Amino acid sequence: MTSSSASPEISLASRFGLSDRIFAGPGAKKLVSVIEKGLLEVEESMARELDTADPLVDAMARYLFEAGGKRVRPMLVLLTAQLGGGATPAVVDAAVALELMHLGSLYHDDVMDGADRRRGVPAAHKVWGNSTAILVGDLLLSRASRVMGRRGDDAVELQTETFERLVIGQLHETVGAGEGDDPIAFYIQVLSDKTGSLIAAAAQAGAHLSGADAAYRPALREFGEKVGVAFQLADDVIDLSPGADTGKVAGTDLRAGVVTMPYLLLKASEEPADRDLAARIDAGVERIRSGEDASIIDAEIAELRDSAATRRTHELALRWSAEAVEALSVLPRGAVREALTRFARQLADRSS
Ligand code: GRG
Repeated sequence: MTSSSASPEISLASRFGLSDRIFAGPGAKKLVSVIEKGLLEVEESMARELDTADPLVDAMARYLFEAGGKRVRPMLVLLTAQLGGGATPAVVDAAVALELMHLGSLYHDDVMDGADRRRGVPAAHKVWGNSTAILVGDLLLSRASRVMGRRGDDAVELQTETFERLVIGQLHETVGAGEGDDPIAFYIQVLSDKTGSLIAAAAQAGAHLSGADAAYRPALREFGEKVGVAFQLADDVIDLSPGADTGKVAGTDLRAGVVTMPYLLLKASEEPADRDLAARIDAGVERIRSGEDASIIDAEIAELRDSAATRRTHELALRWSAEAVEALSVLPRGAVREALTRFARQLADRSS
């Protein structure tokens, strides 16, 4: 998916799968063409940034970039830049830098989770091994820093603060909640750190670097943090459904012992049936860990998918998204605010 292979008549935004639902309000036609142009610049610039080492290293760094992805973060940078002077070179650099940081984190994340696939292709560590995937992730982070470094202290500060929160979120997820922690509050904080922080950085960067009214920045930060949490809660619901087109097995996270909100709500429930289901899942995950086939908890995954805990997780995703939309009240009414509103609702209410 490099720019060189991009056909101009194919809408980039719709290729990334979000445009129809986001750019549908009044004034959307003009906005979508501006975002399209910006996305094309971001793709071209990313392709250039991924073409500066030797051919083998470049190919490994381009692997997941070319495999796909929704470009949620660049789209958000470009959208909020419309509150100021639009897609200036600084705005495009921020979109590139934040997407490169996201890309680098995906290489690392897949190693840590032992994931088989990413963006519809084998995960990078399945192709080149763990050490290489980690090093390629590091390289992408250094490229991200190089690009953001051109844009001054504020931009660098936003990037480093975000990087730190990604790492802390991932560390907390790895270590797990402690004795005195409320597991649900702890989990929400992890989601906010490892996903909300980067989405919040994207929302702020576009406005800040395009010279938009400074009063928008805290609102956009809150918007991004909350959208990030909603996005991950929606993912927890999606994890329990088999992928219609992808052949993805339902409950991948749960089978691997990764904590998700439906499971946490089940554990917190006082209902005997919920306690029984949680105990069966725990016992099944233990048996999978000691080598039994992951399909031994198929029935429990289906039960959890149809449970009140999963319905409640979906409601929570919608609530976080609604709160994100409320944070936008300081923004002027118009096509940008409308698109951000649709963006928040779409990410919380998607089925894949
Ligand atoms: C090295 C930057 C860095 C971080 C190290 C690995 C790590 C610490 C943090 C993990 C952060 C992470 C991968 C969080 C999950 C974020 C997330 C929601 C990923 C999926 O995002 P999408 O759906 O993916 O936007 P696409 O493929 O569409 O871009």
